Amino acid sequence: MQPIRVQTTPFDDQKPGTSGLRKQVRVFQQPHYLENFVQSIFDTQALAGATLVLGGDGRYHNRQAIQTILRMAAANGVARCLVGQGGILSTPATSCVIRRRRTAGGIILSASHNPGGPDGDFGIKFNTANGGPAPEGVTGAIYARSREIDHYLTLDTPDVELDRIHQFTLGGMRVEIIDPVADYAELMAAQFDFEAIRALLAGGFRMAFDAMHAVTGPYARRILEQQLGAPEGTVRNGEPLEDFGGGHPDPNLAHAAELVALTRGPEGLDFAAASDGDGDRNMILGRDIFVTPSDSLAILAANATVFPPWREGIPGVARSMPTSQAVDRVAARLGIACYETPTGWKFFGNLLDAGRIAFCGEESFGTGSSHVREKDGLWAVLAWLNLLAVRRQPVRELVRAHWAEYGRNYYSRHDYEAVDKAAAEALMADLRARLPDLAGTRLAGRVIRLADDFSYTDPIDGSVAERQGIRILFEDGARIVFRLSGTGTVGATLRLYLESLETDPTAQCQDPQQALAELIAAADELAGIRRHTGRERPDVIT
Ligand code: VG1
Ligand code: CO
Repeated sequence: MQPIRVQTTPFDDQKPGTSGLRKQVRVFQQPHYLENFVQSIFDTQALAGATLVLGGDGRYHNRQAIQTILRMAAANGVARCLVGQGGILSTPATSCVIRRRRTAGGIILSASHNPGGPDGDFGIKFNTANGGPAPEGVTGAIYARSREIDHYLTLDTPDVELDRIHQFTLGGMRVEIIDPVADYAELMAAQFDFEAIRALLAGGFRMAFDAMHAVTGPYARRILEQQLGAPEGTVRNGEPLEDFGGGHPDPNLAHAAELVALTRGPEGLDFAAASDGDGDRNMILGRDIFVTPSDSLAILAANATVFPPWREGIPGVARSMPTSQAVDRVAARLGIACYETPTGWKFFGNLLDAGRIAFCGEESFGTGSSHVREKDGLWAVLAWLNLLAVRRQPVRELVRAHWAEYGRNYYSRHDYEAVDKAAAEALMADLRARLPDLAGTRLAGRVIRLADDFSYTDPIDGSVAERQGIRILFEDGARIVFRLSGTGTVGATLRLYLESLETDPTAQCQDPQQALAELIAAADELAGIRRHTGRERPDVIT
């Protein structure tokens, strides 16, 4: 079958952000928009004759995009394509399939935690042979190609059947529709002590998992309910829906409020967790406690030897720059390496590949290990279950004991969403201009030790990422960080990250907003958030 050559002209807005190309569905629905980006992948990556993995989080436009990409992959000479049944593959499961089956890479269709539906968002991301999000050099090449593209290749074929597990040929390409859960479930069984978790769940432990009508439903049902024996109904909202049931598939205190309520009070559940649109994020709750993602990373690292692959300990850990320094304290105690990387999972890839780190995480509800090259929502949930199965302690006690031992890093993120782009950029530019004068001055009753715009040199390949967020570091360990989001699709999103350190184990546990009140006020004083954005308060506080 001869490929069809379709003339096209470039779009000027196909620069991938923190996690791939993310735009409103209606942007992706423009003729040639998806095709241009996909052809830019084929033009820059050596995929002819290779095997590619393809799937998405099931959101609106997922199926149509898969049909388009399959035709183009065949027309571009891809030899074999593995597609999740129904077009479904969670982000960590895609990473798992790429690695286990040694394929050349994969394409993930998702806008993660952004809402879906005709008025929602869509996204596309290319992952390389290590299973991880393409590093900056690769996304840069794809973007550069998208600026000069003048044609793409496709086939004139009817839609293929995605809902049945079967194999067929499309043009000259072999297509295998695979079980999206099987490879991943096997991998999880190797990471954790399933026997111990089974015993925990059989012993009256009460839990809930909220899949938020997104991609993790089938994974959580198979692993938690069928393999680990959690009662049917443990997985809530387990049916992936194109519009996520109208919800916001973002597992945090604001968007998973119903789940949070289930854990409150003396009758509250022992444990609850949720995941996001594409299954890479996690939220961990115990009775009357929310475990911040930064604390979660620190606690898992401190207890790494309970997990079967890490009985002998872990080589190191990493966190994204805005993530709290709780894990740094654990690493220092364990005498292992701790790396600080820019926001976005792609920056962990080289460290994981080189075996320098075992666990890594981001404050944005992302936690993971070297078992794949993406953050992994269910992995974090199973890690907590494994830990609880060994420690047999309420989550709240376990977390408090950690704080007593290592100190507590109060932490919060304030998001100002869809603000005027020029206003947000002006705020950052003003602040950046004043950075050289800030060190040594006082703010919020503290002395500023260092103020800079974070830049990172990858210790493995030497690549440099600049302007990754403005950091104000205080002498007492507190921090204020300002960043503009690279995943928003409307205007700009300003993220303000706040952290302070309490090392007195007898100090009263406070509400983080209260503990951070001085820093919150100082951040506004310093950056003029209200003045620049016209906003009185953040849209989302986590
Ligand atoms: C956000 C988070 C970041 C995360 C990224 C992708 O990026 O802050 O930590 O890696 O989303 O997560 P930004 O640029 O908007 O701050 V996912 O679950 O959307 O792939
Ligand atoms: Co996600």
